Amino acid sequence: MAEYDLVIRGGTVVTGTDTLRADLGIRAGRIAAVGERLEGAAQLDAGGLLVLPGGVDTHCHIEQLQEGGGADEETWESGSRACLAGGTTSVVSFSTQFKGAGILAPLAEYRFRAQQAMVDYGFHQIITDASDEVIWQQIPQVVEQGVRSLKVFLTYDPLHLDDRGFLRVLAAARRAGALVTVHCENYAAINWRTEALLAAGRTAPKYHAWARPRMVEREATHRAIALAELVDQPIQVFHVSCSEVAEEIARAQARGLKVWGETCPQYFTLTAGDMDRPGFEGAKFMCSPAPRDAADAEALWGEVRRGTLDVVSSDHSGWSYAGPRGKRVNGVEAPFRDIPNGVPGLTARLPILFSEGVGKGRIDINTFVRITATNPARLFGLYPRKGAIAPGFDADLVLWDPAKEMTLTNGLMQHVMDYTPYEGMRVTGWPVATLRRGAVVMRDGVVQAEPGSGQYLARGPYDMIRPRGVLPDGFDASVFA
Ligand code: DUC
Ligand code: ZN
Ligand code: ZN
Repeated sequence: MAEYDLVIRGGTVVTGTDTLRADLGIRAGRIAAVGERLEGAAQLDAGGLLVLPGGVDTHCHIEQLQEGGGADEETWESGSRACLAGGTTSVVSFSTQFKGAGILAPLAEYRFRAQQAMVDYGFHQIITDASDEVIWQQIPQVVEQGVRSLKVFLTYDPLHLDDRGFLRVLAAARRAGALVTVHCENYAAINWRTEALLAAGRTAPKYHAWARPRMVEREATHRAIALAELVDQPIQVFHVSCSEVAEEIARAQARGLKVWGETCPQYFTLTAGDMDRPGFEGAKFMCSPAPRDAADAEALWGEVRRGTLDVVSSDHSGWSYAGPRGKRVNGVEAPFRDIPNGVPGLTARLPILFSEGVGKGRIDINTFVRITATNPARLFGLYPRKGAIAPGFDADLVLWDPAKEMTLTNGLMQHVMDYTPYEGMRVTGWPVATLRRGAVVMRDGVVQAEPGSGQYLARGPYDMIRPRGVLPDGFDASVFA
């Protein structure tokens, strides 16, 4: 009997630290060997290709429940197809909370819906209402179910938490041993500017960016870090759009705080100018924080090289353009305030980062692997199962053609959305096959997985997110409030 079920032969294996010519031996869905001249029951020729760890996307909204019933248009089945087409094999999506309600029933519903997934998946728990019941009873229960990260919005109606609510979530996370991820923008400042812009008749999509300039993001990031330090609770700042915000994070990191920063492909590629396209087209590029300008995008690459921003996720948002819940839900004259925020990006994430990052010499290939797979897996407790190529890891792999030139189109994205903000963008480098736990689930753009074949990733305790044990006056307020 052959020693391995499958051998991937002749490729260039890339990890977060190394690049080497090697065969991979896969047994029972896991990597069993990295070596030379391995023999298996089946072979896959990777000559001329890179062999990368499957992408890990730790910020994507898939089939998220909507207040008043129903869910995002992107379903677990369509979202998984998009992931696999783009080389992503694991995601952490969201279970949300509606104000006045608890978090246990929505999580049960998400877990039920996600049984259609074809990628492996976990959840962050969004907290929008820091009631006693949720804080003291329910958060420990969702963490017990393997949801080891909580998500807080410091802006958005009706999602946002005020500082007291945020502190209570930080404290609850500290008690339960969970990470907190934070959407950092100043709620009152955005509302004040929005009110003024609308009063001045400035309602078009481009004013979305005017309503939320960089200082509202910087202020909220600074505040989130200070409150996290007060509680001694590790946080990740989501979707950093510019270097002023990254500088807040860098200062915290330099002081030894457990603060991590994430950004997304849209902040490297889109600008506020895209929201000024003719008619209502600009709505296709609206996300929050708002895309800034080309110099900001270039500066973000520097923050990635320095390691201030060490995870790049999609923040894939399940709003179409013309669909029933899409950007045009309130009509094409809708003021920017009433247009759903977010852009799709599950499939485009790796090709854009490879092409713009590695292809244009801004980052090396190992950094590409770290920001798209290894670092998110480590930070969110999926390591040492996901995010690397080494014996014992799941055989989640992408065979990547570094020379393949493609023009991005919505059809290539394979999501359910009716548009991509990257339509017409030229990229070099493309996934030609995706393997999930040793099985080929995408080949030449054809996804061949079964709905329901994804596995739930229950996340247990891990060291990286343990509080530092440094508290003002040595007093742990989280025990009491
Ligand atoms: N911003 C978010 O915070 N979430 C989803 C979409 C967006 O633009
Ligand atoms: Zn957000
Ligand atoms: Zn988001």
